[in-house]
Amino acid sequence: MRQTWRWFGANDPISLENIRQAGSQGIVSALHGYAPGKVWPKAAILQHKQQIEAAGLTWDVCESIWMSDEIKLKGAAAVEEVAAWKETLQNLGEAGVKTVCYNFMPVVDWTRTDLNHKLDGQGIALRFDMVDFVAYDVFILQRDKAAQDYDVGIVALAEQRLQGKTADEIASLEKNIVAGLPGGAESHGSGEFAKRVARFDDVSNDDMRNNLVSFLEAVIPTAEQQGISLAIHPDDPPFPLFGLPRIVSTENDLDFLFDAVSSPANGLTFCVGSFGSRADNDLVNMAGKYADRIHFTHLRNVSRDDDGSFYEAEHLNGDLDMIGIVQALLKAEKNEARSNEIFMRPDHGHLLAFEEGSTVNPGYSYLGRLKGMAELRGVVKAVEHLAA
Ligand code: DNO
Repeated sequence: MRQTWRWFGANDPISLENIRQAGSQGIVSALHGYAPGKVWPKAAILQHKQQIEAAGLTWDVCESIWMSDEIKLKGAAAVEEVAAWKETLQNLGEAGVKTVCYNFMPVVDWTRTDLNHKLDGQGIALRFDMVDFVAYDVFILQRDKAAQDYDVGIVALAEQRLQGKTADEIASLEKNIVAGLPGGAESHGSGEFAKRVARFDDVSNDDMRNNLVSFLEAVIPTAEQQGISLAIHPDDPPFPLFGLPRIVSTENDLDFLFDAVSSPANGLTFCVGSFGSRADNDLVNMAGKYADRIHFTHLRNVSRDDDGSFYEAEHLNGDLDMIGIVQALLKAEKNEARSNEIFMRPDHGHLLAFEEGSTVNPGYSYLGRLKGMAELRGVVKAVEHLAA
């Protein structure tokens, strides 16, 4: 398992030198300056790569090549956008970046309601609070039929909760949900958001699955020719938001995906925090079952509540059996159907000590990830030692 770390490029307050000191071997990165649908020129890719290599690291994974909703909707501009996506893929392959993450979540990329969840003595974590989310969807966004998507009990709680919120709290809830978090494809203003959601009104999960298959059929030949492993990132969180289709949340979704497109280039980003936000996903089992499909893993723990809320816990201390997961991934790496290493990165980290109040990207602190990486590295070493 190769240890990597996400770097947002020249604007990331955490430098490549910092990352190297954290003991990382490789980098997960993207050209963040290009909007979805724009081709990343090969020269720009090579320059990014050289910058990474000059710091003594390697660019192991591209996370992500984004796409706008056109491809997910198979809309009017989809053909053009897929062509641009393929060209970027080809340019990455020619530059030697052979693992490429992407996602197929409509309208919203990863979503949290609270970026400032205080933990008892452990710093600040990201949290998804179901009651706040329902409050936003039903009473602030006032999406048509939103109330029908939830239990009456939680809608009543949400209404009550909202009454106790100040205008500033409501504004920050809205911003957290619709403005987008770092590494997401797009940022929305509140006015246009409802319209974007409404574009998916008539799109079912089956339609979206078909659109994903069409997309893969178009791009897989380029991936195969370049020796690239595509690695789809699961829905985060792994359940419907705003009534939108969600098609990469469960084992059933993955079984469909790998049956429909059997090429080994059709692979997975095993984001354990995302899948693990549902209690019915058995992560240890999934790591074994998809051993030949997992090219990249995000290691992060969660602490769940019964209503669907969760917060990002310490890497070794949440509801997920992180040691069992790492053990299963190390075994998966030896699967005879594969020859490549799995790239892992410590996903997210708490905001700790003197980094509080600094400009680090939410979830992407230095100290919190350093702590997570160190703990995970210890697990990897211990598991390997015991297996030797
Ligand atoms: C969040 C990340 C996501 C991820 C994209 C992949 O921290 O896991 O932003 O990069 O969803 O396309």
